Parts: sequence; C-alpha cells; structure tokens
Amino acid sequence: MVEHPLPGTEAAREWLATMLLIRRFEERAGEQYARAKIGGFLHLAIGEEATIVGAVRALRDTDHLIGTYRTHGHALARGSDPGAVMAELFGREDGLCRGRGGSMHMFDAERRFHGGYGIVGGNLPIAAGMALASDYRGDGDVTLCQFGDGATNQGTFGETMNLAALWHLPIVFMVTNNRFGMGTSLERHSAVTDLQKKGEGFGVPGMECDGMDVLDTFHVTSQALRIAREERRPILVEALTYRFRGHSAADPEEYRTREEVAEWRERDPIATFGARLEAEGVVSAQERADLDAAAVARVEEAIAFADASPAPDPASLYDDVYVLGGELRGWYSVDERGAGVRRGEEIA
Ligand SMILES: Cc1ncc(C[n+]2csc(CCOP(=O)(O)OP(=O)(O)O)c2C)c(N)n1
Repeated sequence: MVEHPLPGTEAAREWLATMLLIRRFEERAGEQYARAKIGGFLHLAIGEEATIVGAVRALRDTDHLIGTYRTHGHALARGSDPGAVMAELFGREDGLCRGRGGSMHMFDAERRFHGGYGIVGGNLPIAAGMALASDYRGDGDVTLCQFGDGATNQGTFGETMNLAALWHLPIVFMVTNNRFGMGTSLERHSAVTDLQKKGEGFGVPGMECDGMDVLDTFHVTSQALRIAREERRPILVEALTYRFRGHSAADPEEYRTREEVAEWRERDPIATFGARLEAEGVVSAQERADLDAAAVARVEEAIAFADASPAPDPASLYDDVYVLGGELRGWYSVDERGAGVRRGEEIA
C-alpha cells in the first residue's frame, strides 16, 4: 500500500477533527434514535469516515456533492452546522431542511450538498444533470456522486455512466463499497465484485482507493476530480470500506460474523490516522484527546440545540410543496379540498 505524505499540519488536524465529529455525532444520533427522539430510518456511516472526509476534502467549495441516505457525515464534512443536522434528525423547525427531510434527506444548497436520497441509485441521474448544468454554464465545477455497492446493480447506474461518458460530463462517481447492500454481501448481489470495473463497458474508467485511509481516499479522489475537470472524462472511484454498525438502526446483523466486524474495526480509520499524526509529531496524545473532547462537546451542543428547536407548525404543511390546489391539472398526493376522500384522484 502506498504511504502518502500528510497534508499540512492544519489540514491534518482539521481532517482528524472532522472524522471525530462525524463519529461522535453518529454515536449520539444512534442513542437518540433508541430513545425515540428520531423518527423514520437512521443509517449510520460509522467506519466510513475516511471515505467521507477524504473525498469531500478533495472538492473545491464550488464543486457539487450528492449522496444517498447515509449522509449525515457528508453534511458535516461539507460544513453544515451540527445543530441543524441534529435538528433535522429530530424533525425540528431549525433542521437543515426545516425538519422536512429527516435522516435520509439532508440537503444544504448553500454548501452545494444536494442530498440525501432514499431511492437506491436515484441520485445518479440527478448528479449527471448537475454535471451537465456545470458543463452548459462552463463554470469549471465538478460533481462528486457517492452511492453504495448495491446501487451499482440499478438500471440508473448503466444509464448514467453511458450519458456521462457520451457527453463528457465533469463528474466523478464514487462507489462506497462497504461490502453489503442491507443484509446481502457483495458476492451475493453483484456478478462483478471488482466494482471499479463496472463502468468500463460504458466508457467510464475506474480507480480504487483504500476507503479506510483518509489520505489515500483524498489522493485518488483528487486525481479523479482533476481528470473530470480538465480532461472531461468521468471516472468511477471505488472506495473499499466497511460499516461497523448495522444497515440501519434495526438490523440483527445475521449476515456477518462478529469476528469479521472485529477484524475491520482493527483498521478503524480514525484511530489509524490519529496514530500516524501522533507518530509524526503533528499532534500529541493530549491534543488527540482534546480534539475528541471538543467533538463530544460540539455534539452535546447540537443535541441541546435540536431539543430546544420547535416542531414545525402544522399550518406550514403545504409550504414548499410544488403544486397545490387548482393551479395545474394533475395527480396530487395532498389534496387541500379535504383529507382522505380524493387522495390520488385526478383533479380537473
Ligand atoms: C430502488 C430501491 N430499492 C430498494 C430499496 C431498499 N434499500 C434501502 S437501502 C438498500 C441497500 C443498498 O445498499 P448499498 O447501495 O450498498 O448502500 P449502503 O446501504 O451499503 O450504504 C436497499 C435495497 C431502496 N431504498 N430503493
């Protein structure tokens, strides 16, 4: 394995601090879910922090980022306020999406983080559209689209690869290969398990990075972004990683052994990066502990902020809904003429 040089001292500390923030945030989010403070689903990316931070730090501020439903860490790495991310999980008014999105639909347009999607593979065509917009405007921005190994089996994967290559879109696809699609292992869900190769037939070459190593992820993603930006060739990066927790909060994890999880935990991306920084004199043991304590404190603040935030006013239910009432002919899931009766009926 290649041992990459560290980034500058400040950057190295910031990467470690961000990975710690994500880890502590997600651990506490899991607890809040168990206490029923969070509704719906909760997918944690504990174990995948190096993939998230390494990839996100390779982006420019104006580049676009889009993920799927395991993206609390992406929002935090992109700079969204932890209080707003926690409040979003709590379904509160001060949440990142005013409590409308919840865990799976984080979104922060200001930071060019475009979600958060519940549909496996659903973000791929949207990402291609975003890259097409950048190309059309000639703004030099690249889109980074992250999705799971299971998503590579979706029809949208092939369709999007084809158009991205055909139209020379400035886009980098990153498959976060955590080895499972829910309870189905990679070997059982994909005929081709070397996922970086899955784009080749469509004209999208692949690259691989160690998703447990923030430096390798940063290095490879940076290379891919440069190729997409300067040479207009889309790339598929496969990040090899592992999720330490279940697929979502309710997962009996019968599809893998404790020993396997323990083996991967030995390669904990935060512990290994922290140890390297300490070995190279970038941080002392005390500073490592201080960074961790700061992350814990920041998450406590975020929980207090979310707790204090009110639930959205029921009268705001129709706010930000695209079409309502008789403006247009069409099908509606919400009909303001009266609940229950005409749901799904065509309005003349
Ligand atoms: C189109 C679609 N089919 C099925 C589901 C149910 N589902 C939710 S997560 C998931 C597994 C996806 O695994 P992967 O893409 O590897 O992402 P990971 O959960 O590992 O991050 C499935 C099948 C869904 N959300 N959307």
